[in-house]
Amino acid sequence: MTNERTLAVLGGAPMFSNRLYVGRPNVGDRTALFRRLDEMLDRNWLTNDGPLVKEFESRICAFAGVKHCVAMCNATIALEIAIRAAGLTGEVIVPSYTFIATAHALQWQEITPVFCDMDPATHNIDPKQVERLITPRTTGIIGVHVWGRAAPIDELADIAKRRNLTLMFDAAHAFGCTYRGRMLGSFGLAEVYSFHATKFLNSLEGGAVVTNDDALAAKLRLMRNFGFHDYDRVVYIGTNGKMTEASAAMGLTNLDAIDEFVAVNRRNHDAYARVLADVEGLTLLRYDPTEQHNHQYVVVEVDERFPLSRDELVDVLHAENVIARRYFYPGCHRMEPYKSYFPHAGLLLPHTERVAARVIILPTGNSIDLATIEAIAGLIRSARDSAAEVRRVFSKRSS
Ligand code: T4K
Repeated sequence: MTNERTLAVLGGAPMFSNRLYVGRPNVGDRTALFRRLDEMLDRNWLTNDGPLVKEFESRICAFAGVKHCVAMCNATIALEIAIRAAGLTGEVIVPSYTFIATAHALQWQEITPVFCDMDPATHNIDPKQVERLITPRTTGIIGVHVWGRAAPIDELADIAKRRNLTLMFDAAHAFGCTYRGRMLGSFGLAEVYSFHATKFLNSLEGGAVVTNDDALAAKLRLMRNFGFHDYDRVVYIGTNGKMTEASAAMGLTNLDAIDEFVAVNRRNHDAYARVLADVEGLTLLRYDPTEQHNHQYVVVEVDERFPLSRDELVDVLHAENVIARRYFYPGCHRMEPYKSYFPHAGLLLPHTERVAARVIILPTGNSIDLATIEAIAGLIRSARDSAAEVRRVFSKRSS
C-alpha cells in the first residue's frame, strides 16, 4: 500500500486527512454523562465537595484498594499538596525521565528536585543511583510509574526505610495497573493519579491523592479547600485544589467504561507488536503479562540499526498527519529552570539522555483501528526504505 505512494516529506499528499493524535481522550457513554450533568444542574451544586465528587472518590478507593482518595483539580496541584502535606523540604529525589510536572511540583515550593537516572530496561528510576544522591538535605523520594509500569517499589521502600525518607509515587500513568497483583495507588505514604484528558481514566482535568494514612488524608482535605475546617474556621494553610462536579461526572462515566478502554488499548498494542516485529531498529516496549495494565502508551525505541534518527522519523510521521510524540524529551534536567541551575546534570544521567533521544509514542485508543495501525507501520517501512532520499530532503531544508 505504501511502497507505491510518495511520502509527504518527499512531496506526496499526507496519508491521513485528519490528524491522528497521541493522547486522544477515552470517553464512555455520552448519555450517562449528560444524565449526570443534568442532575448536577438540577441540584444546583457545581463544586466544593459535591455528591459526584464524593461518589467518584469512593469508587476510586474501592477500585484501587486504598482507604482515602482526595480528588483534586489536576495531578500537578495534587502533587504539590501531597508534597506539602507530607512535610517534604530541602531536596527530593525524582527521575529526570518524567513529565515536567513531577519536578515543578517540588520547585514551585522551593524544594530542589534532585534528578536520578533510569534503568534503561524499564525507563523507571534507578534505585542504585537514588542511594548515591542522598544528602543531609534529602527528605524524600518521589518514584514515577513511567508508562504505568511500576517503579522499583520494593527497592525504594527499603532505601526510604533505612535512610528515614518519605516515599511517594507519581502514579499519573498508572491507574488500573498492578504491582505483584496489587493496584498501583496503594504504595508508599501516598500516590497521585492524573485524570487529565489524555490519561487512561479522564475527568476532563483532574487528579487525586490516594493514601492509607488517616492523618495525611485529613490534612489533604483541608489543604485542598483553603484550610477550611467548617463554614468560617480556617485551621491550616491551603489552596484551591477542588475537583468540580462536571469533572467527577466525566470521571464516573469513564470509570464505568474502563474495561472497554483496556480492551481497545491492548488490541492496538498487540497489533503494533505484530506489524513492527520485523522492523530492525525499532523496539516496542512490552507490558508484563502477569500484571494488570492499562496499555495506554505505545512506546517505541528507535536505535542505530534504523536508518533514520528518531527525530527524522517523527518528522516523516508528522508530515503524514500521524502526530507521534517524543515523551519525555529532552528530560526534565534539560528544561528550565533546572537546565540553568544544574547545567552539567546530564553527566549523571546517561541512560536518560540516551533513551529520551530514542523514544517515540504512537497513537492508540478508540480512534485508532487495526487498518490504521497497519498503515502507520507501512509508513514507517517506507521511511526506512526511502531513508537516503528523506535525509537528502531534510538536509536541503536545514541548509
Ligand atoms: N506526572 C506525570 C508523570 C504526567 O505524565 C503528568 C501529565 C502529570 C504528572 C501532571 O498531570 P496533570 O496535572 O496534567 O493532571 C500532556 C498532558 O497535558 C499531561 O497531562 C500529561 N502528563 C502529558 C504526558 O501529556 P502535553 O504537553 O503533551 O499536552 P498536549 O496539549 O500537547 O496534548 C497531548 C496530546 O493529546 C496531543 O497529541 C493532543 C491530544 N489531546 C489533548 C487534549 C488536551 C487530545 O486529543 N484531546 C485533548 O483534549 O501534556
